[in-house]
Amino acid sequence: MARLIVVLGDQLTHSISSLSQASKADDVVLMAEPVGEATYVRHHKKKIAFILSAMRHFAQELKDDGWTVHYRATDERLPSFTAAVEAELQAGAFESITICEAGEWRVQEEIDSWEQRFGLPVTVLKDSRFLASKQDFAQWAEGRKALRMEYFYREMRRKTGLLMEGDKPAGGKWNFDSDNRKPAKADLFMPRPIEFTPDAITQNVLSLVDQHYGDHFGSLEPFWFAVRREQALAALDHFIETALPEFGTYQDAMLTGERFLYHSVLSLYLNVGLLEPMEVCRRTEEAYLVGRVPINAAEGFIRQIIGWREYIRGFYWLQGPDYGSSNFFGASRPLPEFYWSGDTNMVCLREAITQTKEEAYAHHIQRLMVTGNFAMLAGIDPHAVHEWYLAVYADAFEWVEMPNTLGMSQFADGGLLASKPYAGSGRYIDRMSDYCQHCVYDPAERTGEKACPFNALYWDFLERNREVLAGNPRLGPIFATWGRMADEKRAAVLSHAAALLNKLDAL
Ligand code: FAD
Ligand code: DLZ
Ligand code: SF4
Repeated sequence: MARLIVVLGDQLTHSISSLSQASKADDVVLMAEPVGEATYVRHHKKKIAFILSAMRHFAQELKDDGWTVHYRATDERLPSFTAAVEAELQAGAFESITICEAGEWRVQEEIDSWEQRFGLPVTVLKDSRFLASKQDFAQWAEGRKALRMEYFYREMRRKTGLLMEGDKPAGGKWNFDSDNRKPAKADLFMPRPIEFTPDAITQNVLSLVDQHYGDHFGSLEPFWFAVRREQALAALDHFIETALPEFGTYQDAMLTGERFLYHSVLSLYLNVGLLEPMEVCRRTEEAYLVGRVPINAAEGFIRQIIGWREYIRGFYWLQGPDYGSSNFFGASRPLPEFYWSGDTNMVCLREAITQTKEEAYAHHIQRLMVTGNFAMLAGIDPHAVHEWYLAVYADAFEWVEMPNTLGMSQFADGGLLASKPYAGSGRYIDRMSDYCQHCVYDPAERTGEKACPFNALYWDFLERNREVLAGNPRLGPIFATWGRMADEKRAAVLSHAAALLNKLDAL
């Protein structure tokens, strides 16, 4: 009897463990487009189109390679993965179910119910696409007072041998961030990610998404993402050639109208499995070894992948399913309406949100220091913030989105992931971007109609949460600066912040 091999929408890798252990001749692969996966948060239209198109291309590749694939599409209106498996078991006889572990607690819990529900053995295999398994990470974390990415990253460098010269880091340092993080200038030769023309499969998916999910957030077109592995590899080569050399230098920069700067726009391909992390890092290392990219770029980029990406994944599984309800500051304001419309006078937020609507993409520093920073300063309910990030970005899967949002950007876990809140005033945004030059607000002012809202909200956030933050050694100097301000000045800042919080939607 055949085994049912279930492949999920973020498992589009030909060497995925579930397929590696299956038999082309005997087993049946099930892929499904349950309505619930597109609506449990109302995902961006472009994100749904990307995942469905990549899934359909992958299914076609499997069929061309001789696999039997049963593909249960959106038209069947199946509510969940469980309903898709049930329909399959009703249509045919199977001896067991095999699946690679899911990327999130919600889906893994669903899978864990199948054995009892269907009365069949269910084999859940490890996801070997990650360098550190859940167990490896838990072992690394055990007994440590604080989990800090930098130490985990060094272990990953040693484990993979990436940018290693014997047991020493290439270039003599583990981390070249001190050479990075410069503001960028408009440049005629600014790279752009490679764009792909939608083929017939993608065109079909675009109509389907418009028909079924037309009222979701975001623009469906233009659609230019890679949807096949071959295209994702071309996107990787294009990035290495055109943008990687400046990646480190301008990693934290923001520029009006420049949506991608020197970023790779590869996270979505990595996260669904069209690219594997090690192949991306090996190609980066090769470019460094032949002298095409400097060490600060190669090291900085590799650190994002074998450091941050792996660390965040390990952290997600270590924390458990309750991590999602973290709310250290007890924040409860609703998300301002302009997070969905982009309709705000604050240029930094307008730029980040407008491009999010149009591209289902914003780069890291926009997510962290613009949309995330503002939400934390304004005391927005972190769960609403998490659902927004999960819905709006094409690369958003809970294992990576949730720790980045709740831990790194909202400090909602009270410092399990970050050693201090990533809070910044208008002055930080002014230093790292040209947004403020086009804004009705002034980043140098704290109070008054023209004052940048980030400024008063920044001090108000610290004052509001003094009890839980004042003991943080990294915030000591900031509280000291606030303490040195004249009483009337502090009162004026707090009263301005209260007025702003009363009219967030109108800013
Ligand atoms: P690049 O700047 O080119 O970086 C290279 C690669 O490094 C990325 O493709 C990504 O795979 C990896 N990477 C970089 N930073 C991180 C990080 N902090 N965590 C994990 N991987 C990282 N990333 C996601 O993949 N999915 C998400 O849902 C997601 N949500 C985020 C939410 C918030 C609030 C914040 C602050 C960050 C989030 N990130 C998320 C991390 C990061 O912003 C994106 O990985 C990055 O912007 C993707 O664009 P890129 O491919 O151009 O990245
Ligand atoms: C996010 C998403 C969407 C929109 N649609 C599907 C789908 O139709 N089929 C599928 O298998 N996966 C989809 N996904 C990804 C899942 O929601 C989920 O995030 C991953 O399978 C990880 O557990
Ligand atoms: Fe953003 Fe303030 Fe600068 Fe305007 S002035 S762009 S609101 S940081």
